[in-house]
Amino acid sequence: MHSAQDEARNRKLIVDLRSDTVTRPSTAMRAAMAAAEVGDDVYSEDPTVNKLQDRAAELFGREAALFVPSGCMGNLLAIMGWTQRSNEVLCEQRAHVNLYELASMSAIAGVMPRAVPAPDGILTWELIEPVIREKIYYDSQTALVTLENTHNMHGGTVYPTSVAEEICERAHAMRLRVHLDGARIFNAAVALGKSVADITRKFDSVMFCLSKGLGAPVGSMLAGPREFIKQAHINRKMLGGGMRQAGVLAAAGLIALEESPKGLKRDHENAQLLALNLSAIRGIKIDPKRVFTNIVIFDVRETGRTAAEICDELGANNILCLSTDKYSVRMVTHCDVDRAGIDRAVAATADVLAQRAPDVAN
Ligand code: TLP
Repeated sequence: MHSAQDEARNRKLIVDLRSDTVTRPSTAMRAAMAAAEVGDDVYSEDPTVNKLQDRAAELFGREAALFVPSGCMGNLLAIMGWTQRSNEVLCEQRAHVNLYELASMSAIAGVMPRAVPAPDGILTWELIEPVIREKIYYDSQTALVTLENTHNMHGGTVYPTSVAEEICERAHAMRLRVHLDGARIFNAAVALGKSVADITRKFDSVMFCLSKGLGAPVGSMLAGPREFIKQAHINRKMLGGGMRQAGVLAAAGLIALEESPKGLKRDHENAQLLALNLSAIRGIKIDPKRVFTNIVIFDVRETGRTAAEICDELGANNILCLSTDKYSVRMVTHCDVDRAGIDRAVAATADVLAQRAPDVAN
């Protein structure tokens, strides 16, 4: 058994760049959690949850918002709210809703994804319009478009607001709804130098995560019109997402909302530095100019090793990262990694790649 101090010391040696989901609650969050006023949220009686929901709705300029246990549940509730069984949901090919949500839109909501590849993950109306289904009764009908901003698997790319707004306007003209998977919308807002309300105003609904770059331990928010949120509230209960004294979590969420966005600029600068220094290592391909937020995805094909092999070797050197493809490695910066951590990650990567690949040794 390690003492708490030992554990903390061990953790300090590890640079965890697997995701911004690994962030731990700050001291202020822990204090707020301990002091949180709570009630039974299934009766809508938790004052801290209610405060968080009101504040999220206000920040996004929406009628209402709902606290949900995860981003996956928030996206699923939006899909359930805007579609009927047998409909299609249009999304980018590498979107989280398409690849990483256990096909919940099909398995639970009864709809099919219609996945469209887009350069940098940024869909445009030109890409969307041709795949919208004709209004024929025996065809599955397109009901919803979902965009992802920032786009995770394309390296944290950001939608130009005009592109997202054009999609919303044109989709609305065809009576389609548009949902935003804004798991990292605060990162996008910082990159664009605009408010989250300004860049999301035309969407019908927005999901964003408190538990990623904003550093809260648990939770996401779904924001939208009052009737839609009422239905999402019912469906959340149906999915087993009714939480009782969830104010202990919401208390951390409130601090995440008010305080954490200030730190995202530093995370983006660290990602820049990481990308720049990685780009100088032989065998790694990444264009630092294309890193806009906190996600760095680089190609390792020319190293002669797979991404999984490199991640394993880095892991053995206390640098944690993930492979997103056979030859792509993802490193995500966040509030628990400082400049020194970035320097250690770069140095370890250079060391690991300087050693000869296992299959060419001897
Ligand atoms: N993303 C996670 C993994 O699931 C890949 C990560 O480490 O990046 N939308 C987007 C764009 C996401 O990146 C994620 C999580 C979610 C939704 C789901 O959020 P949670 O994990 O809270 O269900």
